[in-house]
Amino acid sequence: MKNRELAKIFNELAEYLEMDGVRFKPYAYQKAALTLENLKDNVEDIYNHGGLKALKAIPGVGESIAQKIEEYLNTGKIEYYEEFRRKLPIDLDELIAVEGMGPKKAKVLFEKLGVTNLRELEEAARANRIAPLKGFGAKTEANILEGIEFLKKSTGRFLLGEALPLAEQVLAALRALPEVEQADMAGSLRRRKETIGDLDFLAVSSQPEKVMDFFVSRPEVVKVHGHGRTKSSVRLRQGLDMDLRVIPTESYGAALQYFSGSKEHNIALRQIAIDQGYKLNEYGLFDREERQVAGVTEEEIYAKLGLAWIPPELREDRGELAAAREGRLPRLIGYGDIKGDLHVHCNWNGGADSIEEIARAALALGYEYVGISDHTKFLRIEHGLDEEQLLARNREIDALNEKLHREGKKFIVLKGCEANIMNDGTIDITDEVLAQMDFVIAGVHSTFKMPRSEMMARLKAAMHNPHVDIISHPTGRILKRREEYEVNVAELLRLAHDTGTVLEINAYPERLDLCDTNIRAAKEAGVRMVINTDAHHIDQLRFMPYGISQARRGWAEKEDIINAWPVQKFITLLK
Ligand code: DGT
Ligand code: CA
Ligand code: CA
Repeated sequence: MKNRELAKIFNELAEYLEMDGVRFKPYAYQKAALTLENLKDNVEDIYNHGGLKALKAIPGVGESIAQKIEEYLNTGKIEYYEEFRRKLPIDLDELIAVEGMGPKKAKVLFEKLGVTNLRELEEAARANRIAPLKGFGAKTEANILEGIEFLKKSTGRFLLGEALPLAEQVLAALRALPEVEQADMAGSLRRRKETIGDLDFLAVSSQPEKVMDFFVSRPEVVKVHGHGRTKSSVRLRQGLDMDLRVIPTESYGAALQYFSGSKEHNIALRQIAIDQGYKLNEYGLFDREERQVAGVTEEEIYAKLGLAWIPPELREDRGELAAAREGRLPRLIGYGDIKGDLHVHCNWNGGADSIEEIARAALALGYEYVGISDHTKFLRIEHGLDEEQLLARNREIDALNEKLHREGKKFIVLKGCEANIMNDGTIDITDEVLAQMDFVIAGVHSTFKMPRSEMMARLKAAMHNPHVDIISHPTGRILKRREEYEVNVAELLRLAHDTGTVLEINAYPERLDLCDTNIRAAKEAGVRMVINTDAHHIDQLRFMPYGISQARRGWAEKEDIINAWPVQKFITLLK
């Protein structure tokens, strides 16, 4: 758990250094932070076993950063970081979470107005004290207020990508207890909603006290809201709450159904039960004589009501109950159906790993191919590649493919890029070089604030470009931070359909873009999609299930998702 604390400090250090205009160093700290966040082993264990030398063996960790890790593990702080904090005692994390606020702006606002946290930032903006400052202006001030409003709406909820790994650990620990006969996640987690309010767990046990004692004394628990025989509720260090209910076996299916939700689905299902003369609650399904007719499993409850079992991702009262009755539930894309990832950044640009490391990691995941899609030259901060660099990188990929072939691997690395869509819809790489790619992803990475008609003209031009195969993160939203840009989704889908352009379902936890409802609309419009991780680090290849879950919530089947197809079939589809 020290991994995360250190990653946070290194990220902040990068921000501080950036504020001071230091070059290169911020990137080194960001990279180390990313590595630590994704490290499977505990950095403390690594240090205890192998000392400073073992720390330096972690990719992206050099001498100076290794020493800082050592200092933190030994003293609980890093003096270099504390110095910055003394000079600039502000809640940097909180301030730069506001869209439009960067470290440099935060520094100016502290120096000129004494702003140290979000509340003071809001006060300053409301009092119009920010607009007169040099380099700010009324528009920036309005954007800051808008950003704060957006943050307020989304606080209290956690990204699926943050909540699920935590919940998986808790669930594994519960299931490992000898006193636990059965345990599951419920609530929005089980439905794999893009954000999660709290973690819900259910268990069956003949010794509930023991299970509850274990649950409330987990190491990450900082507060116990309630500690009972059938229900306990706690707050985790990460800031979110979790509940555990212990349920008798005969009601387990009914409780799992009830606590999985959604509330809307439950209300509609309860009405179906009433219409058929039953009563449904978290204890079971009961007939008019109050006899329990189902409840041990979810399946028998749905079956008794004349419905097929409904995958939790669909339980949002968006037509799934009628579909279950009429036997036309979608055959959802499965979590094991993806054959390759087409959106991976390598160390030629903002990524951390070499193409070969990425290829071997993808092979280990059981993929048949991986597509390298580096940023292109317009994106300077991400070290975007120009034409010459792209071609040189392609030669590296050719050589690697030959090597893998010689090793007898049935695996191919595809040559791609994630080019930038300029304001006028042109692509920042020449057609001649685009034509030499196996596939081209294009995305909006700049000038997000554009009137809708201009943004649509921009996207339209890009989709009509004969080289552009895929549009990445099509609406540009960043969960908890940035609204989508002005996009008319219905028109986007029509354009994608007419031009044969594939739309991305970006699995990166902050993005999940397209979102579930847009995925559903895309499917209905006959638009093909691709689920990509946008990994900048090989460990982020494991973000794939978050994208799959949203595809499932959007009713997508294998047929709708081109990277669930055999490689040859999808290559022929590309333009
Ligand atoms: P969250 O935690 O905000 O991400 O969303 P959920 O869906 O996990 O909601 P939560 O934790 O408040 O409750 C878990 C489940 O319990 C919910 O999905 C459905 C069920 N539930 C909660 N309150 C009600 C209710 O008032 N009526 C019905 N029918 N079901 C409820
Ligand atoms: Ca919940
Ligand atoms: Ca709950």
